[in-house]
Amino acid sequence: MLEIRRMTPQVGAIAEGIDVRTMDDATFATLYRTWLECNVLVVRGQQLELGEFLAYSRRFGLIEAHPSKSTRHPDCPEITLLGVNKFGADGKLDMAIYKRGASGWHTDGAYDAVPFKATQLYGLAIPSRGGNTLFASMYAAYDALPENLKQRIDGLQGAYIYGGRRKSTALLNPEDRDKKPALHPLVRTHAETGRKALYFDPGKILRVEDLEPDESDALIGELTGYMIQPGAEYHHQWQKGDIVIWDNRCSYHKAAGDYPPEEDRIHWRVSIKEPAAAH
Ligand SMILES: O=C(O)CCC(=O)C(=O)O
Ligand SMILES: [Fe+2]
Repeated sequence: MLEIRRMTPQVGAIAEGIDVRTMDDATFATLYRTWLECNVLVVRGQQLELGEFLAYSRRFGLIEAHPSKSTRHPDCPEITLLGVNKFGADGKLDMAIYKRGASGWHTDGAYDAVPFKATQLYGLAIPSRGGNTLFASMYAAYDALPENLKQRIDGLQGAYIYGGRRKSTALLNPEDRDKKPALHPLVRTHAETGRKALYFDPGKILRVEDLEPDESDALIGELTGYMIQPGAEYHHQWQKGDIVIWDNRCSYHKAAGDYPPEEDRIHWRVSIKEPAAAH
């Protein structure tokens, strides 16, 4: 029987007592509604093959292969492998793989004209300590902005690229490193909940459009300070067999990146989009 526990008042819910391979549409509808309310949904205790993970993920939207070609699953390009090939041929820890997602709070896919609706991970190997994924609410970030700042950013757009201002593109093939920036409003209304969120990613933003460079840098610094609000975070401690999906339209996340490097931490990952018409 499906049991759902909310983990914090604003972010995170854990569902147990179901098998995602066999659940009916009514159970999925409950999961989907919970996910929209809580931004992050964990389904615990699953045992999935590649195709089963894809089939469950497709219930949330369109799956798109991630631009990091070097980390795609060899048998299935739509699935990204996290934590695989962590040590190079010389035995050195590859920090781009070990620290993937850990360099700062972010939202996935802001560099695309149609950014990711969701990202979903399935935990295959979990270290004995550390390695959490941290989540925070973009709704709470927007709500916390002073009225004058809300007004100042209303109508402004951020320009985003994969490596941001630091140009950190180690996981991309050379031919994929020079794409045009994608533009997104700093205040985004969620297509399904209708709530306003501070859509922002300091690691991928190049500039705020229509501002002088120093004004843009100052605004980026100011908005960064509002991203994480007290009481609007959830830290997920992984168990093997967890499926975790987060809503990139209304949450920030980061990997803690602090687990013992000699231990395995391996996930399958999919990027999920909504059809362009939904924007
Ligand atoms: O490995 C994690 O905990 C999350 C990494 C991340 O940022 C992502 O998969 O988008
Ligand atoms: Fe991420």
